[in-house]
Amino acid sequence: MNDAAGHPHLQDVAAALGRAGSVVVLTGAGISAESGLKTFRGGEKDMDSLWKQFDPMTLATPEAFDADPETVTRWYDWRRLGCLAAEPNPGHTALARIEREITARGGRFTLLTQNVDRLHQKAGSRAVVELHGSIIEWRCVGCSARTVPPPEPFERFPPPAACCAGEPLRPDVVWFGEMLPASALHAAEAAMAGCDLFLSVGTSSVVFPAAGFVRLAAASGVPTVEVNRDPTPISGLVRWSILAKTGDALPAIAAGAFGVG
Ligand code: BV8
Repeated sequence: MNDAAGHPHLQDVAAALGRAGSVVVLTGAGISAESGLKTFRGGEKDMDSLWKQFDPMTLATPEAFDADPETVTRWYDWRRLGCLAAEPNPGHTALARIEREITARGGRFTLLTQNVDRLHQKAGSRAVVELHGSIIEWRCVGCSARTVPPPEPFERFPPPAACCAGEPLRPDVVWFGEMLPASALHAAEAAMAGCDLFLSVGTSSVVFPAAGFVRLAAASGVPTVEVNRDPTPISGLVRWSILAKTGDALPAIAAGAFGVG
């Protein structure tokens, strides 16, 4: 049994999950860390987290892309290839199991992810809402037609668009200062209505509007859980804060709620 299994709140969370009827989970880069993908902010000890190596304001904004499309494209293509090569880890597969168990008994389950790596889908999660888009799909700047580039490096930078002459492709992600997809926001709002258990998993909880959902749940009296390696601004807000790796804690919570899978 992994070391998270002995966490004091783990049994309470497993019991809450076992009786929940409508569960919403928000995930961030931390759940993909054990698949080898870098996080953005990490902890102070993570010298290799992305935003310690790169300045997001020069890479994850539309202005950065307009100013230097080649550098931004190279950076996102580098991350895209890493995501394609990555495999889901036990944290991803535990969330897919939790979804199956809850829907099999007639409950509702929604996975809101800030991640763009599509590892939840690779692990078998079905009700996934991509709040920040996907790095696997790219879209034409001219007409927004989407395409899935082949799993090899772009031959030239920025890549030629699939359709509109002279317009480059861009990653189909949400950059800082860009609105989240209306369809994603609507799906998230629908999931939050009637939610009776909210889990925040592997996220630093500092990017909005994604970080607002847990605060909305807590303010509505919905039981809230955080599973994260390091403390965050919501650790003192949630009902149960479990400081552990998701690859350890989530399988233990699933086993406690539904038996050993
Ligand atoms: C918006 C692109 C409306 C995709 C990202 C000024 C102008 C405009 C907006 C703002 C502004 N000031 C503030 C805002 C709002 C802004 C915002 O929230 N800024 C923050 C920084 C203050 N939000 C926006 O701009 C959003 N749009 O508001 O539109 C609007 C429009 C115009 C004008 C005004 C308003 C857009 C937000 C999305 C931005 N895009 N990235 C990509 O490149 O991937 S953000 C980036 O951060 C990623 O998307 C990522 O998903 C997101 C959150 O990060 P996390 O996933 O939480 O990852 P992080 O590394 O931070 O944390 C990982 C955690 O895991 C850590 O705590 C670590 O301890 C833990 N961990 C590590 N290993 C493990 C682990 N836990 C468990 N187990 C482990 N093994």
